[in-house]
Amino acid sequence: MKLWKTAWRFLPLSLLAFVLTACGETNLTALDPKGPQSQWLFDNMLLSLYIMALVTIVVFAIFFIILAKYRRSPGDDEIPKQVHGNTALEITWTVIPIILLTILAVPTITGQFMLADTEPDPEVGENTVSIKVTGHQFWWQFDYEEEGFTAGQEVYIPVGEKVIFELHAQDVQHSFWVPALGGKVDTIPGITNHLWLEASEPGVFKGKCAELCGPAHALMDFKVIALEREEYDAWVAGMQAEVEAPTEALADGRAVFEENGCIGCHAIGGMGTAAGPALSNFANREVVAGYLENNDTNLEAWIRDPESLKQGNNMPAFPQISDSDMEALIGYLRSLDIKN
Ligand code: HEC
Ligand SMILES: [Cu+2]
Repeated sequence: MKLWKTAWRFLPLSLLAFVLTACGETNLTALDPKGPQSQWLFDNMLLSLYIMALVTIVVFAIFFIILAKYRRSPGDDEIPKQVHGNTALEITWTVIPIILLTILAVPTITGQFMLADTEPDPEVGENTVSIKVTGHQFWWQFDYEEEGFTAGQEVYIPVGEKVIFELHAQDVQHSFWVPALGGKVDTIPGITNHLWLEASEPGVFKGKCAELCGPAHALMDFKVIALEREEYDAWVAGMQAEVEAPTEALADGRAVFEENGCIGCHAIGGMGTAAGPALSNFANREVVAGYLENNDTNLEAWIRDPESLKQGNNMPAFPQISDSDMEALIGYLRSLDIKN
């Protein structure tokens, strides 16, 4: 009966665990791998978990057997036989860990070479996509140098191909992490790190900055968007296309964008500036500033007072823009759609 009472105490805790398992977002987990690297990480996690579970079970089983079998029985006052050392036992418990560690070492070491291999994809050769990533407080810049354009916050890659990321940091240390695709690698000012990732299926994979980098670190989110090769090529062509002069309806909005100096920090087309995220395909963004739903209310709130939404970020506030200018500006930003 007492046991039941104790068990009940764990009910809230287990309910909580049950509820929490539903937390989190799709594709923001290393436990549901979507690429060869994350698959490798996951398999190794399981392998070490199984080995640890096996060791725990065996050790505790022996422990309890010995507790039960050799406990002092009533009336037994004799001192047990005293022993010192047992060569057979000692060899056994030295050899077993060596075997277990060897089992772990083989995939770990071969995997290190696999992860460090940032040579081009053998199948696509010189068409291997290579992207220069720069971490900024608190946004991500993605330069497609070969292709001649830059993108902000969202990085597009072809499915089923090895993509090479060249990692830089502009200001402080950040860490580039896409849990569903692979491990994290730091971006460090003055140092170039390399990482390759591959998505084995099309989809949107959320990424996070994984190194505390300032007040808005937790909001430094980005997305990897994996498309089939043809769709990816179409996206690239769209990003490379000449930016057309705005139509008459959008000319006012474009003027507001220029007069307020937005253009000085935000590239639209081409390589542009690195002071703020490129807005070339802003209409395709699901979120503003990495985390706010991309609707007109949030967009206006962001332009008027970015600090209140993302502490410590580097975009100035524009409270002075009139309502009619704001409407025109938002209309213009909404037209920045490369799939037009
Ligand atoms: C001094 C440079 C600077 C100026 C000028 C500037 N911005 Fe920004 N902007 C930034 C930075 C930096 C960010 C990224 C903030 C962050 O997420 O940390 C940003 C983010 C944005 C975003 C969100 C983009 C995304 O997808 O995450 C929008 C939209 C935007 N700015 C619009 C504007 C508009 C409109 C103007 C002019 C009224 C403007 N900006 C002027 C630097 C600037
Ligand atoms: Cu960061």
